[in-house]
Amino acid sequence: MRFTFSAALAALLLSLVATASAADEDGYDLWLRYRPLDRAAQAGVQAQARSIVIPGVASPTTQAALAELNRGLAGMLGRVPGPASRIADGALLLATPARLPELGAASPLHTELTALGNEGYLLRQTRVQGHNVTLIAANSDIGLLYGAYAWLRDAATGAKPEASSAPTLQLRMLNHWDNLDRTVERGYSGQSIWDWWALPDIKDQRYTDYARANASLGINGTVLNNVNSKPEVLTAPFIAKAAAVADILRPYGIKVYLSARFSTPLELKETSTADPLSPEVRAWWARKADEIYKAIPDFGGFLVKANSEGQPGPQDYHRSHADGANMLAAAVAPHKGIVMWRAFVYAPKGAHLADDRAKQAYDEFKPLDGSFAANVLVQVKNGAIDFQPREPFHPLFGAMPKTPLMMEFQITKEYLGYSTDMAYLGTLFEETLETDTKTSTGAVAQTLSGMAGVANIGSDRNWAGSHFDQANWYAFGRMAWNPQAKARDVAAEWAALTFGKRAEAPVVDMMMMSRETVVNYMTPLGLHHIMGTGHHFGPAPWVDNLERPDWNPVYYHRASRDGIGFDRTAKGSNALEQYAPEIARQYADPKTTPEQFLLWFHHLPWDYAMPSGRTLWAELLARYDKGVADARSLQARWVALKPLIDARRYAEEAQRLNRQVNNAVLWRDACIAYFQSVSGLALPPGVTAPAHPLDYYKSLSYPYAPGRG
Ligand code: BDP
Repeated sequence: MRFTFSAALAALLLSLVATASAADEDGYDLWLRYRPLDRAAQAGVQAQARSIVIPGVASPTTQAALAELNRGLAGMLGRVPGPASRIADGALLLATPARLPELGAASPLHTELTALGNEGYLLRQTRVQGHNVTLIAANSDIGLLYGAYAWLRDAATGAKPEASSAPTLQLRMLNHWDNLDRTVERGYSGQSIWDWWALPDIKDQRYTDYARANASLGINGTVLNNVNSKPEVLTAPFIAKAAAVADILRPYGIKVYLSARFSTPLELKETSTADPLSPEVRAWWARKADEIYKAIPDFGGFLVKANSEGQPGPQDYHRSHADGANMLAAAVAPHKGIVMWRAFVYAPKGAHLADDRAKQAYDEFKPLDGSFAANVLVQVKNGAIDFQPREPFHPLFGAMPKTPLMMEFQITKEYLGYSTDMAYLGTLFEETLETDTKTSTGAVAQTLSGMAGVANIGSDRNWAGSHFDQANWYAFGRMAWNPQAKARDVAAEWAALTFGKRAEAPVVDMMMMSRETVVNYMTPLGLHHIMGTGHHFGPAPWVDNLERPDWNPVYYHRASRDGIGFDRTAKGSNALEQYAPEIARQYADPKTTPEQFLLWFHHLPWDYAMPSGRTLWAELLARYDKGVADARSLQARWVALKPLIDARRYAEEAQRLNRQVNNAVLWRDACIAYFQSVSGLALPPGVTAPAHPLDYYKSLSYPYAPGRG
């Protein structure tokens, strides 16, 4: 008895000691945790911020910057310097040329500062008015806010505040696929953060914290509602709700946009048609724009999904995408608004089905190059199918030199295991952005003038569904600011901010291998779209009975007794022809096609000889095995990190990584069972047979999978 009691007491004490060493965190603070620094680091930061000086009249934006600096210093140093009105030694000085005449034309920093544009900033240890200061300089208050976040990042990670940074892209946008009833299409982190019912009177503190997190990354626009939009969102009550959100986001440099349903005036019964060339319709949209801008003077504009997956659009009236986009663009142009028109289209039901869904956006949009109004951007998904674990870059990049294109990435992991499986998307973003289109535009990143990310943000306490999914929001923001940023550097920054310096290196290693792990256990060697119907969770390569051929996994993998893969060469759909000749030539031959895209572009026999010396069949099996092995490795690496992570976040991730192993095994076993049933080939020695017969995998169903809005 006595022994049991003291053992229990000892266990309790031990666990108290463990928790005391790293206090439990729930993830709400994201990467803005501002935990106490060690003594040496504290002294260094303290020396840079003995006082905080922002000359001139305070604005809501400088107030936000000051509040964040105070919050950060209170957390990291345990004390707040408070604002000072006079520059002194050791001041942290935030200034624009308008606020501090010394930064004007005569300043040695003038040229550098001017080059940074409206949103850039520079951090410098320098002398001002005879005092040693740490200077955060910018041309606007927003630039100062961005600079303040950069300085705090440096302080938290021990970097020297010597930077000069400006965004390459003008529009750095989140797209929320959030519905008005707070469900989120493809959302795996709870409900929508936008509580439309409570707005505009009740404003959640989360909106401000959302603004802080986004501003810390440089995100400057957000589309509040789903691309599959409803007419009601453009009615007066919802405009008032959006205006309340816009008021909160404004000081943080974030503009609000709305997804507009093309047939809104018709569905609201305020016009007799939605034809974009009808004067009645044009006048309605112009009036609607006036009404919105009255409530939200800096409203960003509209995002539109038209003639895609059942959504209405200009083609319903035999008009083109350009006619539709330009009509809306004319309505918002007087207010300096923009239209982001999505290129995610494929033949509507009943229409003649294209021979290859991958070709359709290019076929429809390329001929329209040059016919869009100046304030229209065409928003193109990173790949030609749909946010797969891996896709080659979309052929429209580089193909529409007269049209500004925005890349649309999906931050939420619809096809990559939701918020359960770990997959750091920085590597996916980097891979796409740095690809050379081999056209006059160069790397994909250079053809862009904006970037959009489908948000993974929800009402979950940790915002993103899992701690590691916060990194995908972070990476998107940092890479929208600088599309040349390296995934590894971004991961390192995030890991240090989120889990602390000591955990940085091993956490980064996990992140860097995670997405390839998912590719291997789901869709190796260029396979794609073989997920479950509708919810897109789990393997379903056998599905062949859906209404449209191009909804069926068998359409994409084309496995049969003779081989596997989609022939997109001239012998097949010739989708390759949509790429620059140099790329088309390289990918026309399986020998020169990057292995990761092999079955995307080629249909090859099972005994095709792979560079590894294995047959294609054996290689496919090896990839599935590697996926499972690497999922296990992620799990083990996390266990090794236990002493460095607080108990709560450790346990939450550990559960997910365990489940990821199960998901990986499921994918591997189901795909091997299915592809073996098609190939008729034996498993080579050393390859374990799937745990169950194929019918077992076919019988699994997930009627309540999340994310279907
Ligand atoms: C697909 C999603 C669907 C979206 C669509 C889109 O499955 O929910 O509505 O993309 O991007 O990936 O419009």
